[in-house]
Amino acid sequence: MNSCLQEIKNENPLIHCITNPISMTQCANAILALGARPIMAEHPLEVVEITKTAKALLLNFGNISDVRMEAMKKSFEAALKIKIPVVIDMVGVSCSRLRRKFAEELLDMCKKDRDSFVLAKGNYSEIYAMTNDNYSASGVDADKALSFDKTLESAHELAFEYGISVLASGKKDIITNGERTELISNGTPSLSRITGTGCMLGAICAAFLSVKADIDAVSSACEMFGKAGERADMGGIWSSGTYLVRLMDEISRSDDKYCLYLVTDSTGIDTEEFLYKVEEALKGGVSFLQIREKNKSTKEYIELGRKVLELAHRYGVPLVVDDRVDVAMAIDADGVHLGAEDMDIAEARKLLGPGKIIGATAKTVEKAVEVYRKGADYLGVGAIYPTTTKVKTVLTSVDTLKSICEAVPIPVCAIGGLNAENARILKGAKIAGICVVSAIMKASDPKEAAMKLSRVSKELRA
Ligand code: TZP
Ligand code: MG
Repeated sequence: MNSCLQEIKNENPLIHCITNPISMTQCANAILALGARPIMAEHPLEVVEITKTAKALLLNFGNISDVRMEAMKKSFEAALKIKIPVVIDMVGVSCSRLRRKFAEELLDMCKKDRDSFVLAKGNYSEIYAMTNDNYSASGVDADKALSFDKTLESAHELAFEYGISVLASGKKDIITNGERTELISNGTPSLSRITGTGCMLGAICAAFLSVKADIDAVSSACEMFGKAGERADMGGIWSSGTYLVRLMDEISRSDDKYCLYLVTDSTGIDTEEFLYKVEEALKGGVSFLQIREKNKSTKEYIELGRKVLELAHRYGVPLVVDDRVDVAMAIDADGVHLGAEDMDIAEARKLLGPGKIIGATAKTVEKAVEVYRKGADYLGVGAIYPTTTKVKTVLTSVDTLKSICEAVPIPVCAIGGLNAENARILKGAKIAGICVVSAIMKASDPKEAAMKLSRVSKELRA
């Protein structure tokens, strides 16, 4: 997890794409949905001028033509000179000698220029083809017989040979720079039922790299896209046309993850009523969940945590566990939320690994910067208003909240005594969302309460 989405939204980087007409609109819309700005331009006499104004370059070999090859070479040279990151989406190098030779020609240029960030992207067949001269596949889709191990080996070889980073996209995405390798396993078979989803991932990688040129940005892009695909899917019930529309919606909603953050509280109610309330809240638009139990035994915490996790994932919502790294690990939750008296963030990261979410509480700018540097993925900041929920806290002013939002690039959620009526005080703070306990858990209609709060949160962030 990292803060690319937030940075893209703040900076609206220009992404120059030289790409195929089959998926050009999809790529432009995916870039726009993230908050970046696409420019599709391929006339060889104008591309250098355009590349020079961009923050990243995407070259996609789909349906290649003479004009695009000429333009790609010129833009690539310019991008290497001004050191903006480049994604080379090697569509079809597994079935076309022309494209394979062209990929080699471009990648050879990287050998002289090792300090530019270049990502060679392809499906398993395309990556394998780049290091196995006699291999060829039919069509642009991936050869299902190719194993993960063989592709991994090819990806490493390619990264080493040219001094670049490589993304082999598939059921398990392989991201490597030769020294470090990340694997991302999000996604759904529905993504391969429509054309252009691989091209969209290339465009999304370019947008992420424009704000952070390293392989973590590529992992984040793959994770974000895979999860958007999963949320759009809901068990594969949609036909192709609807699926594409839903996918685009989910990409544009990717940074809505923290929009409405519910911290649960089971005090005074039985499990059945508790789970009913949580599910109603999810139906109403809660986008992020934290299970918070102060009086349960470890065994009870784990038992309830499993039930809430199952519910959360049914609605495509992440679940973090308050305080307890051990409980989070036992139930394989999406992460933890840690306060000042909980485990140190760096220690928790060691136990949980890079893929899990670690949220932290911060009440001052200094603390916010400190926990951000230690690797927190998001912050809970408050209490903004006095709270009736049992918690050891002090008030944080809206001015401090605003300063925290400016000081760190990670999402910030405001918490403490907030409800649909009083949350407007947060207007002007660059928050990612609002976080509540009682406004939902104590509401007579948690679904209705969540719907109202979700609307308010979206208005506040607009
Ligand atoms: N941290 C700061 S305030 C608070 C926590 C956990 C509780 C917020 O609860 P409510 O009911 O939304 O005021
Ligand atoms: Mg705590």
